[in-house]
Amino acid sequence: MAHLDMDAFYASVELLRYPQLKGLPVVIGGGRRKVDDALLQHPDGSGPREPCFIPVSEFPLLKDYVGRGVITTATYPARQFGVGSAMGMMKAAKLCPQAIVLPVDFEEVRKYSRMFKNAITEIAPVMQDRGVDEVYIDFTDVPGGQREGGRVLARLIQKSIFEKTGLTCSIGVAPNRLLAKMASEFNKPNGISIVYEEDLQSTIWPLHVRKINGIGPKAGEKLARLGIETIGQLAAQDERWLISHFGKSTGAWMHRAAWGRDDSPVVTESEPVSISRETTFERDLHAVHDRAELGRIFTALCEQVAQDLQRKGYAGRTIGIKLRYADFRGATRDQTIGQATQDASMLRRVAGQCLKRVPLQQRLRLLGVRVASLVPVAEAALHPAAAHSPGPAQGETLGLF
Ligand code: DCP
Ligand code: MG
Repeated sequence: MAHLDMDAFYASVELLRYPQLKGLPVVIGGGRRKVDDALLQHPDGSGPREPCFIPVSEFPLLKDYVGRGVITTATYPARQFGVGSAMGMMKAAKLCPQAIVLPVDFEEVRKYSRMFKNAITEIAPVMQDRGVDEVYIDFTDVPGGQREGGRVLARLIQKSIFEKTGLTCSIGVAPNRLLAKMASEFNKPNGISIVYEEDLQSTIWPLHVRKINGIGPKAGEKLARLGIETIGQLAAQDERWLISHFGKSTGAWMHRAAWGRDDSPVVTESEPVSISRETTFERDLHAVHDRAELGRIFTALCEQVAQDLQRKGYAGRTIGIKLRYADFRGATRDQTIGQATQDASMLRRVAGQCLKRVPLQQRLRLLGVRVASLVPVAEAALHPAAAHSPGPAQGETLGLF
């Protein structure tokens, strides 16, 4: 079992755009400010410039920051000054005034999140998403997944992520998720750590109880009041005593966790197959007599689907319509295009062609627009060749839904 966590994720994503900042203290935090937009414009006002050619001296510094913003994350060079997540920016400015401040670009973060996860599942398909920058990976059925305790596979995954995204991550491999999650922090950044069952006493027990995923600030404080700071101290407690203080399930779980026991599996969530929107009309509409109204609804559906695609980060090649006639019979048509899209007007155009291929004498009670053959956008943008189709394919089915 492995846990993978990206290194200084939001900051590392910005460094891809501004490689001139590599090795410098950079913090991510606060909202987008005028200085951030100005950065990307030529000082002479002659339009946008290439991010990588902006001199380091032009970036906004933490010492000039005024406001109530909080640091989201910091590069490792900035962390050396004691600056880190959740710290107020003005307070951080006292520790590291020369740090460069950038806002988070969520869209970019989500794009890279999908990219690194795709790189993983290409190698190890059983992966559980744990948020934007971390996942659990089951090494069990991956060929070679047990070599050197999983180190060989972990290295391969790191290499593939770096090649595809330019980002580094840290991986912990252990007999279960609980220990893997702790292990991934041991050799950050860009590290691999293998924890074996027999390492429990030497490696895990000296750690603070808060390192157990599931012991939050409140439980941590309560344990501290009870005189328990380390996982080893927790393990030394009688299970019944823990239950008397934390209740049956939490107490028993804490005891198991302190002994490194966890049998929760990696739960994979599959990618969506298609994204669609449909609407049943207030009254049945006719393709000719209610043309304008139908057209408006049709366009709105395409726009909604396009928004859904953009929000979820997918583009699709197969665009289809679904309709239901007044007599409840239904029809679907779809068409596959060469390049995946998430663009509303493109969807509208192709869906419009599909609509031309269905009988429209009867009134309609429902219209739907669907996009399938989905690919994550980052991938579609990076591998346009992979999205090429052998030619337009058309599907037809006519019948009851
Ligand atoms: N994050 C956030 N607010 C926090 C902590 C983190 O918005 N209080 C965001 C920014 C991080 C991302 O989540 O980049 C991932 O969180 P991590 O705790 O994994 O931190 P990093 O990836 O930044 O650093 P590390 O190398 O320690 O994993
Ligand atoms: Mg991280």
